Amino acid sequence: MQLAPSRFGQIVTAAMFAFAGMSIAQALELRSADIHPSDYPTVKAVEYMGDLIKKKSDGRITVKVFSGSKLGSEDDSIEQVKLGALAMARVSSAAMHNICETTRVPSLPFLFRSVEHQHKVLDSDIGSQILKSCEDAGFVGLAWYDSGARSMYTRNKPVKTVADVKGMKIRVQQSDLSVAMVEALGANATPMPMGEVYTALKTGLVDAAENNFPSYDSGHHFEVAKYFSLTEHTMTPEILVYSKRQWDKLPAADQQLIRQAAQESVPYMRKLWAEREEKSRAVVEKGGAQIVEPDKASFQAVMKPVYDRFITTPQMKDLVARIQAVK
Ligand code: GTR
Repeated sequence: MQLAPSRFGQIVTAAMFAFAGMSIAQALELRSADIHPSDYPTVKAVEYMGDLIKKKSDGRITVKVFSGSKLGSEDDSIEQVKLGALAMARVSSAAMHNICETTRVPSLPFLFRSVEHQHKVLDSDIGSQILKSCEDAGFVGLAWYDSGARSMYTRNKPVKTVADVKGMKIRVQQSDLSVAMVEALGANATPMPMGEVYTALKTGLVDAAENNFPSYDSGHHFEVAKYFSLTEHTMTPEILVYSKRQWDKLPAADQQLIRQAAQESVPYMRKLWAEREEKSRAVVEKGGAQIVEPDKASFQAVMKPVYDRFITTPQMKDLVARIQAVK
C-alpha cells in the first residue's frame, strides 16, 4: 500500500510520540499571525517564545509564526483567533479596542509619562487585569509587548502645533478610540489596515498617518510622508492574544507552560524593541525624513473629550486613576 507523504508523516510523528510515551493528541503546533515582516521585534519575540515552549515541552509543542500579513489584516487574524481557527495573534492593542473595551485604557492619549511608567503599569496587576478582561470576548491575553509612542507624519507640510493638522485627512488604526483622537485634533480620521497605508499616502488619499519609528520605517511610509513630528500622542502597546476556544481544550500544565513562555519573551522583546527604535530612526533620517519637535502641549490640551467619551464606567475610571498614581 502506498501512503501519501503527509499521512506517512503523521504516522511517523505518532510513532515518535508513542515511543516517547505520549499520545498523538498531545503533539501540537500553535499557529500565530503577525502583519509585520519576519525581522520585526514582535515576530522575533513570538518565535523566541516558541523556542522556549519547544524546549519546555521536549519538542511536543511548537509555534509557527505567519508574518507579513500572510493570514490577512489584524482584524482578519483576530476573527480567526476568536473562531479558534488560529491559536494566537500578535496585534496592536488598538485592534482589540472595539472588542474588549478595557484595552482602550493604555491607549489613552498622553496617559503614560514615559516608557518606564508604561512598563511598571503593564507589569503590575493593572496590566494583568486588562489582559484578563478579554476572556469574555474569547481571547486569553498572554503578554504586552512594546510599541513605543505613536507620532504624526505628513506628506506636504511639517506639523508644529495642533493647528497644523486642522482639516487634514489622517489614517488611523481601525478603532473608535483612534478615530476620536484624530477628531479631537480637528482632523478627519480615515481608518484602514496597515497594509493599505503606503498607497494611501502615496496617492494622497490621506495627508498623514501616525505610528512609531519601526513601523514608519518597515512600511516605507517615510518615503511618501517625510515630515515626522514627535507628537508622541499615544503609547498603544502590542498585545499577544490566544484563542479562548483553543485554550480551554489545553491541559492546565500546557496552559501554564505557554503563559510562562509568553512572559519570558517580554524582556527579550523589550531589548529588541529599544534597538530597533534607534535603528529605524537612523534609517528614516538617512532616507530623507525630517524630524520635527512640535508643541506637544497643544496636542495634549485638546484630548479631554476623548477621556470623557471613553472612560465612562467606574472600572475604567478606576484603572485610569490607578495608572496615573503609579510613580
Ligand atoms: C504598528 C503595530 C501594528 C499595526 C500598525 C498600524 O505600530 O505594531 O500591529 O497595528 O501599527 O498602525 O496598523
